[in-house]
Amino acid sequence: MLIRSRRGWELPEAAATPEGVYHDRRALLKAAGLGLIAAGLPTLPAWAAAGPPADPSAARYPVPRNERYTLDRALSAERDVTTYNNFYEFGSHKGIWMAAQKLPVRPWTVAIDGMVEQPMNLDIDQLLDRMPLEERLYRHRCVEAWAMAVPWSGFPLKALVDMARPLGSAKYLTMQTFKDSKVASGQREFWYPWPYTEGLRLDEATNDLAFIATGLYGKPMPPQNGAPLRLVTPWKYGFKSVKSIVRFTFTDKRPRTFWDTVGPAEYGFWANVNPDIPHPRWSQKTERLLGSDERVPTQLYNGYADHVAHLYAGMEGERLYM
Ligand SMILES: Nc1nc2c(c(=O)[nH]1)N[C@H]1C(S)=C(S)[C@@H](COP(=O)(O)O)O[C@H]1N2
Ligand SMILES: [Mo]
Repeated sequence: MLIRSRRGWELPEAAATPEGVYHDRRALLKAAGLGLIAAGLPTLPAWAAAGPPADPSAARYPVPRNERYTLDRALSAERDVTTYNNFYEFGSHKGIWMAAQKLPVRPWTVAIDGMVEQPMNLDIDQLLDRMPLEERLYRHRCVEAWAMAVPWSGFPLKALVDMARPLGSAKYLTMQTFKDSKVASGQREFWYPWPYTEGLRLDEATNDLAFIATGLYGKPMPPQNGAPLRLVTPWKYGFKSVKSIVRFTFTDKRPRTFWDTVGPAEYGFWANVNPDIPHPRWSQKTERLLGSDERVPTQLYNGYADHVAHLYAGMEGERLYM
């Protein structure tokens, strides 16, 4: 994400990836893919020769498609979706996919706490046993004006909310990413409010569209896309879709979220897609489709107004669209 408030002197050398280094890395990756580089080069992780360790949830996929959620545009190429990412824990550029392979996705414990009848800790595989897995095709619109269309596997967030049995006083659901700067070097950048935190009002969280993705393209979620659990709210800008969640907390207070803390003048809590409300530094009228130079018009609520517009009735005075 782009932020204006950061001054040059606050950025340590390591935070910037000079183009040259990036291209070198691309060349290395290419060579590795062709099997031209022997294991042992310090720039490649140990698994590069053998491939990443097997994910124990692999046998669950593919899952049946829910035909209610299909698209009028072509799916993005899996390769683009899994190699062009935003995941600041692993770096503030799009080429983090290889660095993210360091994320250990097992064991993985999910806490459900706050205003619930009974707080709980669940192992990810136990949670997957209890949730109704299905596939949905969704659009994704990043606030930076690129977009993709992805076949996510996962379960409705409502299923998790129902299992959690929130108290009547709970109004919001906060979701948090892991915190471990040994794994995620981006978390050593102290000026960011780690762990990455996002939240939804409870009626948003229980809307049909709100989805917890556990996989994509009929496979378990790759680390770079937010394994093993990642929020998907397709009517909102992509920064709402917090990756690699370890904690769901029910609360009566609207949470301070990651980007709303870093750049409150540019990124807010509601973050609903709206082509007519520009970002302070760029237009939101069109979006670039991942893997091409083609730009297409952006739609109100990213094309999902029928599902969600009613959630915001009577809130016209609020900053709903950034
Ligand atoms: N923990 C965490 N979640 C995150 C981000 C991040 O930096 N850290 N980036 C967000 C942004 S801005 C976008 S657009 C999407 C990108 O998801 P993708 O890499 O699967 O396309 O993840 C979102 N979730
Ligand atoms: Mo984004």
